[in-house]
Amino acid sequence: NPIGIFDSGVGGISVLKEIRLLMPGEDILYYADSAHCPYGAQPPEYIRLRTTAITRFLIDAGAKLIVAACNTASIASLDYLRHEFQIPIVGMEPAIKPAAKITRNGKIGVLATGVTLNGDRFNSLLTRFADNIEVINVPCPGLVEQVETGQLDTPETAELLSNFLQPLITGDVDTVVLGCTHYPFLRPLVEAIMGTGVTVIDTGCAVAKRVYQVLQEEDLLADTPPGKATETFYTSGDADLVRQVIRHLWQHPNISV
Ligand code: DGN
Repeated sequence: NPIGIFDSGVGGISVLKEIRLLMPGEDILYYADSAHCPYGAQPPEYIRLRTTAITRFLIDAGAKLIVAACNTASIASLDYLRHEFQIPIVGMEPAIKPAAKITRNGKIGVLATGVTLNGDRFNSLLTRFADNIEVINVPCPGLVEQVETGQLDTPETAELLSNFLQPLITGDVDTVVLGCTHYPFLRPLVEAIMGTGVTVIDTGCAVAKRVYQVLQEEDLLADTPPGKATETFYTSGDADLVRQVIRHLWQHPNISV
């Protein structure tokens, strides 16, 4: 059976890439909720409704494990989904714990959506792992939309990002956490603006490892020969547009949506 991955849009492709790298033998279903993107400004109840419907869809399509490849959706609905559904559900969380270990000057910056930064789960991460650390949180309205439309290195995206990163530069952070799955696609731009000596991290790779571990524990690992495993994409949005953007984000020959 396949792994089911979802995001408010195409951001979760940054997680799908890591899962595919680590698990070449797994079939993957990916759901981009592009018609309802961004989740960042929505009330948590709305996000719970959407993620419940999507999780049900993916399970009906055969998913053996679900990855909520969206920090916003994870903050708003992970506990709820785990309560509603029996199969394993893996979620995202901003990389506060690794950032607190990496930082040398005790100053980190977090880029994420407003829902993520205001969530209880996020606050609990700060209390548990970043007690002695200075943390500058920056909600980034508009940035998800730039990735959704495939604008990874346009002047508009660079300008928007420069403005969001300004407080981190002023605050002298040496570690930047990309707390939204859309943002790893902007990593080159973030690194260029922040300059050398600043480490930029996200949790895509850690989440892929967690998925592998859970599948192994539950004896659910598939062994499709590498190269034979499939990816199937679904979207609530415009399929042509989503296909085009996914091709741009994930250089892969045959993508059908
Ligand atoms: N990709 C989502 C995340 O990781 O938070 C956010 C996208 C959104 O809908 N704002």
